[in-house]
Amino acid sequence: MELPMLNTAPQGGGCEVSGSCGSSKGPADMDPATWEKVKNHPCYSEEAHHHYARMHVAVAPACNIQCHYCNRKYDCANESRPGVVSEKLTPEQASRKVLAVASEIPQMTVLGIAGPGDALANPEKTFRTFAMIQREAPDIKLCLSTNGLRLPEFVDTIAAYRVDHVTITINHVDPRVGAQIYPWIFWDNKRRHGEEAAAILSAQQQKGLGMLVERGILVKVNSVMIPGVNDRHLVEVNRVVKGNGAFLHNIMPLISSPEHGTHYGLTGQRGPTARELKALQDQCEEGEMNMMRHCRQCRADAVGLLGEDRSDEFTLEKIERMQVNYDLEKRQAYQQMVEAQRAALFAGQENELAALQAMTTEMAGTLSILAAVATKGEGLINEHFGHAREFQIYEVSRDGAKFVGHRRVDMYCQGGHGEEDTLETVIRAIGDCTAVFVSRIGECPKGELTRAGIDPVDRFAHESIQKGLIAYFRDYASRVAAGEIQHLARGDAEIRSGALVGTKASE
Ligand code: CLF
Ligand code: SF4
Repeated sequence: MELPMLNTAPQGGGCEVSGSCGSSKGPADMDPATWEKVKNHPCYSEEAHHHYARMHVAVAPACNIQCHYCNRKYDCANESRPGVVSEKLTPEQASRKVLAVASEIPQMTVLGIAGPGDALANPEKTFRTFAMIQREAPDIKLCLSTNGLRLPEFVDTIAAYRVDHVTITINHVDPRVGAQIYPWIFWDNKRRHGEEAAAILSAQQQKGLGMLVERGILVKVNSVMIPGVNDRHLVEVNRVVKGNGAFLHNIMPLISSPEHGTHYGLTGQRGPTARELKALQDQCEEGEMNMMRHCRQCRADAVGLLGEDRSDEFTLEKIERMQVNYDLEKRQAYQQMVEAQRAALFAGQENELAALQAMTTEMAGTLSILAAVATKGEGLINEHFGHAREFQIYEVSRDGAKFVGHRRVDMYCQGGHGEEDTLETVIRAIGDCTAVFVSRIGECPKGELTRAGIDPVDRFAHESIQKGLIAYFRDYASRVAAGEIQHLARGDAEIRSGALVGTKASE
């Protein structure tokens, strides 16, 4: 393959990828080269996802394997929400789109190619797009996602293009399991089936992973959790990819609605519940592997912060008419402002955490609660209860507030009125939480939440999420210790509210 022009600047210095580099941690927890790579990548750093956005360009239509959870009418489900169709672009159109988004959204720092097929089954289009972006928007980080089948042959090209972040979808390391997920792959000019196909795919994936790690490229592994097929096996997958140097593991729930027309959708294969997903992620996190929990299974033409979708603002038709003004200095000035804001948030939460850890009651050491947060981004509690389309879920304990997932909900407030049915589903979705943090909430939902045993908290409006949660927990632990309130163990809370029973992980 003839490759387009390269930016030949040297690659950022040989990162020592180790399990101690926490995806939700800050600069103090990892070596400077790794921090430099993850600090403004919203997928590789949980903390960064509050502040920075990514975009995808759908330049890669073809695929070379078949997954049972994919219908080719839609985007690649390895890193996209199933059932979504993206507007396909040429590399030239993609480049214009990236510049248009970069002009409008200065916190957009990462360009990913994640479909609609496989990035490396379309190498000319993928790398031509990267070459154009490197030349025209050099501050944007490049990222790609692949099923891994052709990865080893492109590792040197990936390194030459200074792509610092690669995602490989790995659902198995045992061909007997893989054969239940992949009906065929296209390899060496013919279709291969069954365990033979699964063995070739797995060997290519692990080889590619090792080669990327050798070159200091951060690798995220995505796995789709398919109950009864690979759910238990993913613990082994986690062990293997960790051993081979992956930086982050993202276990995503299978979404298998019959209307998507996938094999699993049509044969009734269910996805995991939120509780099953979290249990598996917790199990894999024992030890030191970094688990990603903030993935939103976004589309192959996603634009914006994770969890928001601004792709409609940047359709081909709209970008043709847009004044595109990519201004590197303006973008850098904006990002410096974001960094100052992040530093202030960090400092505030550190003080609050120190106060919590200074508490001497025995209770504070053993308690933990779940809390739901309504946020529009920037690490702040800044969304009304009625406007939230998702709640971020944190586990709060003496160690601080840790992001553990999100729950999508329908917006409660429709045209100025609250919808009773919607409130009930919101309460079910967050029914295992002790409190919900919002910037504003009406009297009616406040009362209903309180009756359901969920404390509606608006006193930390527009403050830092971390600081607000830790301050709340400090007060909560004191009141439990003083016997003023009774702590409800999470299992009791789930049973009480019926929450999560039959609720799909990402619905
Ligand atoms: Fe895109 Fe993927 Fe890069 Fe992120 S998404 S190619 S690593 S820039 Fe992120 Fe979206 Fe989850 Fe992917 S939230 S689906 S993990
Ligand atoms: Fe579909 Fe992606 Fe699997 Fe290809 S790799 S079959 S596009 S989910």
